[in-house]
Amino acid sequence: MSAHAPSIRIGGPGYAPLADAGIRAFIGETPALAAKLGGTPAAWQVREVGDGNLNLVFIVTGPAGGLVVKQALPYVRLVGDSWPLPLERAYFEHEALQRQMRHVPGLVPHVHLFDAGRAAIVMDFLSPHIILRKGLIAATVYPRIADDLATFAAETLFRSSDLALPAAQKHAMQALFSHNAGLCKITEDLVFTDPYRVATLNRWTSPQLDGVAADFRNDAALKIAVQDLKWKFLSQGEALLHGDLHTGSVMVTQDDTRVIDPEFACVGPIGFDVGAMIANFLLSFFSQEGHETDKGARDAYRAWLLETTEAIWQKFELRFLTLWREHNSGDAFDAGLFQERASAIALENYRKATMTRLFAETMGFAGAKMARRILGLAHVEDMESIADPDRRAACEKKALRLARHLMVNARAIRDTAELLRAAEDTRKEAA
Ligand code: SR1
Ligand code: MG
Repeated sequence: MSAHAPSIRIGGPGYAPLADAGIRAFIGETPALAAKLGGTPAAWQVREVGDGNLNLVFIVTGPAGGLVVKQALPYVRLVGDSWPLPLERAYFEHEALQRQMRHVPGLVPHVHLFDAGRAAIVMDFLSPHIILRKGLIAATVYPRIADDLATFAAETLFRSSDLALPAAQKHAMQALFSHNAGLCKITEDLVFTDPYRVATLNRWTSPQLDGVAADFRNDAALKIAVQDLKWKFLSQGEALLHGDLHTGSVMVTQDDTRVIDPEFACVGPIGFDVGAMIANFLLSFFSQEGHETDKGARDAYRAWLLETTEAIWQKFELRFLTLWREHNSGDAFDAGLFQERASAIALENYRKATMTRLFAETMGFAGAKMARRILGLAHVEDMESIADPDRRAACEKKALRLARHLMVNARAIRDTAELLRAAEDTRKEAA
């Protein structure tokens, strides 16, 4: 494991964005990949399907199967080449996927190849999976989702923390991922800063939300709360984060879940990833009023979304605590110090207090991740697909009200029951 910036060159003079012919040549030059598709390169079907904010994504299919090629562009796709972006993110995404694969092999896509020169990753084509966010918009219930997401978070976060890793390995990991700073800077600006100031790239449903956006910019308590979260994001290097764990980064069927897209991976606070998941389920919850055909038509689905939000935290907490009790192989909380009864009890109390701290931080990060999707640059389809701007704004206003509460009163929300009550009460208020 390298402790340095990527020792191989990512991109370089040969780099060019891929298109149809380039994809056929790329896959065709690796016999093992070509065999997965079967037939000849000329007969393969190549479709560019990227609908994310940053990259090119190709689905390539042949008579024997399919592959996905994800290639980094040297700029932010959502904005254009006026906003350059390091190709090295493909390297960090591949590194993060490899590490996640060790801990949760059944919850990430299988990676076949990383091509440094092309800044491209070749992965399994997940089929018939769809993006979880699209499933939630269609009001589809996924029975495994809370369990799978909680497992993903607990395993990847615990096992990359000082509770599991020897300090030398943790330092090396932190040093390596510190070079993904360009992507971290996007999070620092778009999540924690821009929604709270006048910024060129901000956008919201206007004029309906103009007043709320101004209130956010002038809310001293809120700005302190969000900057406190930013400080934690910058300084609290607890574990290797996925870094962008929203419902668009998860592919699902009824009985399979795969977490994709960890290009924002960095070492940071555990609550950031868990908060991102909760934020996106809550955004879905508030968006349902904009999708239901008759008032109340999606009551049962809303209830499932809240149950799932609660279960994600509860299952995460249980699994993280179990890992800590049974696999505390890192340099933090050396098991040898806690052998006798009084120390063992003190340690168990400390573990529970830590989960209380992580819950409060999760609430705060969830609030920040909700607000940025309504007032910042990058929005979510859950809200954007509500065509009537008045209806959309009504959903967004309520989501923003809860987001503020989660940030400002994070420590006062003691458990998931209080979170759910706050979400339900906020939804029932007038917009
Ligand atoms: C300019 S990139 C905007 C957002 O897209 C990604 O999904 C991240 O969430 C990032 O903040
Ligand atoms: Mg992404």
